[in-house]
Amino acid sequence: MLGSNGQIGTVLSEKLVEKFGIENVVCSDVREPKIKHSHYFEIIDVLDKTKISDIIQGFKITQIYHLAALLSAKGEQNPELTWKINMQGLLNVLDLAVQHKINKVFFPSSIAIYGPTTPKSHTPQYASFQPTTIYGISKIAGEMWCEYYHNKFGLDVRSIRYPGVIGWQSLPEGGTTDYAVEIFHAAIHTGHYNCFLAENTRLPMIYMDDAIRATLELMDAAPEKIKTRVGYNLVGMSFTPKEIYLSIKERIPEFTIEYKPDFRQKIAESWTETIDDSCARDEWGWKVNYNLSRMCDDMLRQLKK
Ligand code: AKB
Repeated sequence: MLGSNGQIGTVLSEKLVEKFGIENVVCSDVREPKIKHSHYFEIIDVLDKTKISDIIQGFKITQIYHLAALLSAKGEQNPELTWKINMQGLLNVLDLAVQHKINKVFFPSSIAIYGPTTPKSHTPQYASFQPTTIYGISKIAGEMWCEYYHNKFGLDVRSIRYPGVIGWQSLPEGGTTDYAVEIFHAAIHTGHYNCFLAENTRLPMIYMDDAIRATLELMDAAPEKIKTRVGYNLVGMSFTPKEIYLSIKERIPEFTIEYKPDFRQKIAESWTETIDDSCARDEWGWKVNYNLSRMCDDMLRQLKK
């Protein structure tokens, strides 16, 4: 796995170790993990194609989960670097995957591919996608590259358009949907949250358990079921900052919030509110488990531990 220190990588690497055994998973990131674990770990910069190639050969890698990327908010601070890491990193992976006959590649796409021309509610699998962030542009281009490698070289590459992911196990960094994780930590630690999005900004979100299960189910699905080689639309839930605040407040009555929208508001407004994921449901049987209320119960229970 590339990018195993990130919000999703931290949890997905645990699950892959559980599934395949500790001796069969190589985690990697550009820096040492902040929290030490016993998984096999390598420092890999995704721009270092030779190192990736050496690791593939040295460990006889058969599947690649390519999670390394700069996200929507952080990406805007350095568009050129974001493009380089997100695009060249993916191209290195796709090229090496063909060269080394890798069985399967996973590429995470995002709701950041949606833009002002995309239908805002029940966003279909295929629509007008003109993202406004460099992260979104890199993800839509990445999806097209994945489809291209599948069509041209038969590479089995699979992808999900993750909504904002919310989990207690790890903290997100540099995203626009990060508020929905931070709010739980604030509720428990200080009892107050300054939210960087406006109260009625509705965005698609998903609980980490569902996001990880979706990833593993997609990767386990028989190849003939996978008819979509761009990212799959995926529904978890949709809510506004006010709705998640009220849901937490029901459980922690003294919790307070202030809304102080910053530059991320504009990014959030360019995305859509709800998604149609019938393609994922029909092709590989996706089904969501967590709604807002169930997620709040679990997040608070886990974080209080
Ligand atoms: C972000 O906010 O940039 C990410 C994403 C939606 O891909 N969480």
